[in-house]
Amino acid sequence: VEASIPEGLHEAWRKHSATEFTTKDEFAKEFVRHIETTLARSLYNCDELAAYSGTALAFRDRLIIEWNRTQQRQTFTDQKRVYYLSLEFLMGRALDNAMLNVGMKDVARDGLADLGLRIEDAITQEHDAALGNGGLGRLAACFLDSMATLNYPAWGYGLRYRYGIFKQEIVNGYQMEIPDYWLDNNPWEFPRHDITVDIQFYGHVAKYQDENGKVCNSWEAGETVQAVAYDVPIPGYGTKTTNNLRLWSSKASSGEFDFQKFNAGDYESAVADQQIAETISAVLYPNDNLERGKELRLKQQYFWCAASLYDIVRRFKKTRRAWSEFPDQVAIQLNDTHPTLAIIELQRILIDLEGLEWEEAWRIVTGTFGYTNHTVLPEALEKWSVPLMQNLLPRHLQIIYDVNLFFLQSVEKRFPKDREMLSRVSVIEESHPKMVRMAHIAIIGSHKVNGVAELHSDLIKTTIFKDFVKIYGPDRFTNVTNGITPRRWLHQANPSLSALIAEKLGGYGFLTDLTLLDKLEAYVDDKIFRQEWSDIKAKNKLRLAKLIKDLTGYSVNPNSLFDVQVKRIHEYKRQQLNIFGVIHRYLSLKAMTPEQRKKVVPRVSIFGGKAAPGYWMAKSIIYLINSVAAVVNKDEEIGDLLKVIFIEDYNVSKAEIICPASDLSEHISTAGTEASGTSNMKFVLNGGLIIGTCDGANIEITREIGEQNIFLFGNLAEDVEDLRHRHFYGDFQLDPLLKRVFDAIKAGTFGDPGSFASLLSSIEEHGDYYLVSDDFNSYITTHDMVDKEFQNQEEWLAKSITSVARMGFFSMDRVTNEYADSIWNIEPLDIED
Ligand code: TH1
Repeated sequence: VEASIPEGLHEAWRKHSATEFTTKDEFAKEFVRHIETTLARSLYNCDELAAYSGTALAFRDRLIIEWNRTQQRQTFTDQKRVYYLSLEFLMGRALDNAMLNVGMKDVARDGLADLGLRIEDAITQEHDAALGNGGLGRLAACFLDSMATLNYPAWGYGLRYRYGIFKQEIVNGYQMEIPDYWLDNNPWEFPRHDITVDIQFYGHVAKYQDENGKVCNSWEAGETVQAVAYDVPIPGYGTKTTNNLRLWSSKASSGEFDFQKFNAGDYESAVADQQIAETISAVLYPNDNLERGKELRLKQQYFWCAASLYDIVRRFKKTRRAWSEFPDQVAIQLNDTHPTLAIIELQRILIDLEGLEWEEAWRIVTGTFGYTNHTVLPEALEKWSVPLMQNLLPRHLQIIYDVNLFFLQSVEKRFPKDREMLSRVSVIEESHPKMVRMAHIAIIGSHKVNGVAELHSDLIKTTIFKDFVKIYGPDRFTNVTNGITPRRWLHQANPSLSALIAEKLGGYGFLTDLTLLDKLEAYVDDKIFRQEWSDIKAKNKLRLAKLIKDLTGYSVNPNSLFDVQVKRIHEYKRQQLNIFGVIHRYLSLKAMTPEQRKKVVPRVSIFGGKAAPGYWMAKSIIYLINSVAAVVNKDEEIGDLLKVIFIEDYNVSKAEIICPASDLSEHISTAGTEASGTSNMKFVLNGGLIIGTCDGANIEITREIGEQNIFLFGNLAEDVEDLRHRHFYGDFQLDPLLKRVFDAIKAGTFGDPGSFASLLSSIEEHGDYYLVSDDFNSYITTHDMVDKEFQNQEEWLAKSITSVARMGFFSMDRVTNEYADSIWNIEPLDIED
């Protein structure tokens, strides 16, 4: 308000406002202007990277015009906003998405072509924005796309890591990690050097009396670090809404660096202080589904929560409303427990800085927050040691203790004789050292807690959060099954299929109402349509075969069954089950006569995924896959019948090529371990069938597409505990088929068996926690069925089409609307006049 242009000059201002290109010539003019002026290059010096930058800058201008309008409209309308707090945003590339969402890709293609440039070459120059590990980070990115597409007034808040998830290189079969420095020439972020927040750490709490004699607490900082805002525009598909993703970067607080030290000649330590401050937002922790309690991680969490809340509160205060209206204006969603400190920080702001009473402040806090749980794995549940918290955030620890005290008092009243229950639900675990249980704070401080698929939401209610259901009743807990954005995962990744569907359905309406896909079922028996459908799959397989050739040097036969498992490498996701199955297949092929081999369906087993750098078991699984590939792929007797491929550095851009090219994909986690999974949805939406366990969203996919269209196998979640228990008491026998596989590994078929000893012994000797042996026979039998059904291409095609037609439920738009209605209580706001 302070810096606004006087009312009377608005017309003059508007006359000069930036305008948007609409034709290929207007685009080309903008493109050349950016090449020549912004990039200081010329037609003699325009390589593919410059072509990318010029195109990106032209589209960035468009986005910013719409971003400005959106922010103005949202501010003036002054209705409730939602803030999505996530430590991870796995965005991938932005240019193609921006062109498609704005609806100007063809204009850009033609404009570039007139200048002798190919749009595809420009698009592929872009470096992925990889600020995430896997599903959780990608879900946050899909949320942003849907929230903008549905016109919700929504902001994302995250950290601007200098290094995203590491790049993976495979050297002699082993994973090597290369730092992912991604910020050079990134046209999509706008530094806001005027939007900064000083963030405190360490220090102590001082008590003082205010003018009314009330005893108050003040946190005196030991250290201060500055948060600087960087804004990334998020365009909706086919709408004028362009929302904001605000990422915080850390830097030294007082000016450049400590001039006293500098003047005293202590240059090194002056610079070192600055570097310590910048360390906070330096690097994304590369663990998926694992928490390791490192101080720097806690610093990241507080830094980001405090900066975001400061920003949100500042925006609210401009409206001059009463504090009691805060939950009517602000919804904050916590993406897992990583932002739980935001709950404590808001309570601190309200009582220590704004002078509210505890109860009123706490009502505001719980009315504001919602918490999404994404995992039941015990090693992923966040706990912070009390001494660590005491040192870094002394005032927050006090508030945590108070929250816990009032909570336990209320529980005690309702369940007077249950001391066990009190210690189970306490925020503090009475261990040595004591630990703060972040999930408990997240539940107590939110009005809704949700899981991400039905089975998972049931599991959290009956296992890890059972006591809280007793305390709060079932209504605090709900399910919102995950989804994916059809814009990126169908239209952008698979333009031919999207075009074919649009032709049959009379337009691209299905991209914003995915349930319209059900109209495709009418074409299941249409011969021409079926042919086009299978031609597209074949073309997408060729595109992947080319990528495989470029990356690995291996040529694969595109007529083979492409069997894909791409996701983070984790024992619970069971890539080991897959590669043991591949070895079983290899041994069976070797034992066949040439006559028998003629009847075999040729296969390519494709793997991809990163292992956390400190996760040895996951790394040895990668090594086993590559060792098997090295033997099988050069076995001339086997030839095309079996190939094993490990695609290095699996990321969003590679997923866009891989998902449309699968015949079969694997989602084979031990039942009850994968909260949802989202790549299962991407593969089915692109016409691939899946083999999977009764876990996560596989169950709901089955319900939607029909059980005749999916290959399910393995033990059920309800039987897992009992099986583990039996193994623990020595009731374990290695499956005979798996024993044959293990014997081959031990005989050195795939190199030094010592490299795989701990992988095998975790199954044979240490209880087979993930039930690989228990599920092996069922897995193999089901793959035999896959082979049989693949030979009947007509049936396979019918399954593929029917499945896609029934995938409407898994649109991220459905997910976003469910959160908006049942958790956030917000309405869309159309930006168009
Ligand atoms: C994943 C879940 O494993 C996956 O099943 C789910 O589909 C996805 O979240 C989205 O809901 C998780 N990723 C992480 C990452 C960290 C900690 C916990 C989880 S759960 C760092």
